[in-house]
Amino acid sequence: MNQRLPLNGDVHDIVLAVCPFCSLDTPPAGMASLLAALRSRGFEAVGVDLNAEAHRFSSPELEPFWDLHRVPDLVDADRFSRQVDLLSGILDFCCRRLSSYHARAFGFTIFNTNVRFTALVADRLRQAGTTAPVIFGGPSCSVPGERRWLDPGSADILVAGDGEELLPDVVRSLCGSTALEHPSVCNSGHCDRPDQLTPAVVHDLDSWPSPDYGSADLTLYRRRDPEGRRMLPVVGSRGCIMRCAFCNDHTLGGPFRVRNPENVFREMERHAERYGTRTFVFNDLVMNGRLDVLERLSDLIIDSGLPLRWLGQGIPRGDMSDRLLARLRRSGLEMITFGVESGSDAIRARMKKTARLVDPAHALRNTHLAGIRTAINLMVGFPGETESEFTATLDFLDRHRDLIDEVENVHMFYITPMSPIDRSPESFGISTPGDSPLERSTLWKGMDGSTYDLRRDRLLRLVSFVEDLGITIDTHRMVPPELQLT
Ligand code: B12
Repeated sequence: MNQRLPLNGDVHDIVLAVCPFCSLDTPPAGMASLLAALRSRGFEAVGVDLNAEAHRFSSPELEPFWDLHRVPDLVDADRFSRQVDLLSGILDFCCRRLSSYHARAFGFTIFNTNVRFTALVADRLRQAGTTAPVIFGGPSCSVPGERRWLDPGSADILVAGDGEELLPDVVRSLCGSTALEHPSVCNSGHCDRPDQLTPAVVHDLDSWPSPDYGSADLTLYRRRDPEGRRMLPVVGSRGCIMRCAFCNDHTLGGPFRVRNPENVFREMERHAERYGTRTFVFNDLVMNGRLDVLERLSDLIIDSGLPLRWLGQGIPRGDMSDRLLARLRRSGLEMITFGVESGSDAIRARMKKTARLVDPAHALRNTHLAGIRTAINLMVGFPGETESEFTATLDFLDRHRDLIDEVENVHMFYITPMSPIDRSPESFGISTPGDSPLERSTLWKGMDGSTYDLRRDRLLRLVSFVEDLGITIDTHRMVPPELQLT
């Protein structure tokens, strides 16, 4: 880990990087989209997935950081500061790796799980004498609370929201003498009003080239098909048609937009040819937001005769016809993960899941009968959940056990920043004691008596109920970070 890294000869307009700790499932789609956008505008850009590269130096002590198991230690300031010594080897590696580039600028993708570590990397780069400006973008830049985790000056420029249009403009502005003034961009010295950044939205997704995974080393990623081939992500849409009370994607991520299915198919075809990929993971918040687009994509795959497979998450819609589901199956759709969340109609109504659209029992039955595997996500302890509403989830699982192949995610409800509940906790009957984001999100109290311990108890009961029913639980994903608080 201490060997010197060779200096890359070329000068790059920008080096994009994703620092530890994030998922290792598939290469980061955001960075690949930005590389494609920058290169299409003539910039010399390169992407380095330090998260995946650093994982080669993992040890039993460090491994849990790459799973969900140490999320609280990454997001909470005090807990994170206690980890810094343990992470010093990885920090050295990241800095030496980046210093090996002649870069005019560095751009980092920041998530809540890597924001604090990325700030350390940027500081260390400067201490090592790097003068190239540092740009931060990615989901945490859209969340005012998470932007405030950064010390002033951690980054020279912050960009909130979709980066395709803005990042080329920012890089261009760095060559001139005037900073780019834009409601989604915060230039150094002007970051005193971080609450006022408006996340940028790319409205026409088809006006940008498909993500460029370039020479990404796919062996660094974990998700593989049964033949051992690495899977690649595809993003067919952004935003969501739902407005769930617990989610922040609709408050921060812009309206629901779809790509032309022809473009999506061409991207899959290209990746199949270049990387030998056969299975694609759709990263869309909902892959079935537009059923006509979904059907067109399945027709294109069927007509091509390519033996592709795909999977993703969707709304448990009651209006997916047998015809559509049969076509989806024929085109290689292997599995849909439905955001069921609760077996109680009343709770789903309080979550603001549109009853007109959402019909989990119907969606599970029809999907299963079409031969598509079904997975579900579940959440316990939603504000106001009574014991009988919790039991309704157990009953739902019992009644539909033969239609559910997998419980993919199960966690106790926590408050997502900038979600409707975060913005107005009292209207959901809850109070949020404590100052730290972790306490606020996880240790909230319900006016009906809901406590962390009660929710934790329900979570454990739910997990053992699922296990007793013999439904598969993805144990890698399911250990909830909240349990690390105890
Ligand atoms: C797919 C996905 C996953 C996959 C990851 C697959 C993978 N290989 O990365 C899985 C299921 C594993 C996953 C896990 C988790 N995820 Co996730 N996930 C997503 C999801 C749905 C899509 C990501 C994606 O591909 N987006 C499409 C690309 C094109 O968008 P993008 O990455 O945001 O990039 C754009 C902009 O952000 C910007 N940008 C990005 N980088 C940069 C850099 C610069 C310099 C600039 C200028 C701009 C810029 O430009 C890009 C192009 O427009 C998002 C939700 C969403 N709407 O994005 C959540 C999301 C990223 N996940 C989130 C979270 C919290 C998690 C978990 C921590 C969940 C949990 N509690 O357990 C875990 C993390 C696990 C881990 N160890 O890290 C949060 C992050 C919140 C935050 N504030 O950081 C999101 C935003 C969901 C949400 N709204 O809360 N996730």
